[in-house]
Amino acid sequence: MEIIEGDITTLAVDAIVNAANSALAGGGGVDGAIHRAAGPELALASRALAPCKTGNAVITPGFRLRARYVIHTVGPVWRGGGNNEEALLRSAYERSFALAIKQGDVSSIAFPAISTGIYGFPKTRAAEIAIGVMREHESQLERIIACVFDAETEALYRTALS
Ligand code: AR6
Repeated sequence: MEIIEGDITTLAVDAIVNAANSALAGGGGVDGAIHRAAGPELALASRALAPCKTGNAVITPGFRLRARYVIHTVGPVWRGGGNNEEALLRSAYERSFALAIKQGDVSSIAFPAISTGIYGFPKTRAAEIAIGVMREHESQLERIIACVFDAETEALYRTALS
């Protein structure tokens, strides 16, 4: 397991995970960055698989990205914590791993900090959930990367890992 600070769209891994929304048509944040870097083919491919329920995931090619695949998952919008948000966030990570493993030719994967931007999930708890699910899959893939975009999230991930 590795923690890398930077832009997930630049990583040379087999699959990157996108923090998408149910319509799978692109959006802001990491979703917007991934769609811009992959090119317009990505939205055509992902929209064809919509809607994607919260906590679920779908897979498409990576088109112009260095990554061969994009796994689009929909994390929960934070609504105070009483709406199953923690289980849904865990499920987003788990379903993404399941798709990567099922694909058969994915040995490296990178995740952004799902739900912690526009969707407002508390960052400390999200880091614990993310690191927890990544640890559970350590034996199944060669490289698992947590790609963080700011120093605060990086520090929270390093604490959760230790
Ligand atoms: N590389 C890695 N991480 C990034 C990048 C990047 N290029 N850009 C942003 N982040 P967010 P969400 C981080 O808001 O909370 C979209 O509109 C960002 O700093 O992208 O799951 C979708 O279409 C934060 O730590 O995703 C949905 O509607 C993390 O990625 C909605 O936002 C997630 O922030 C999803 O919201």
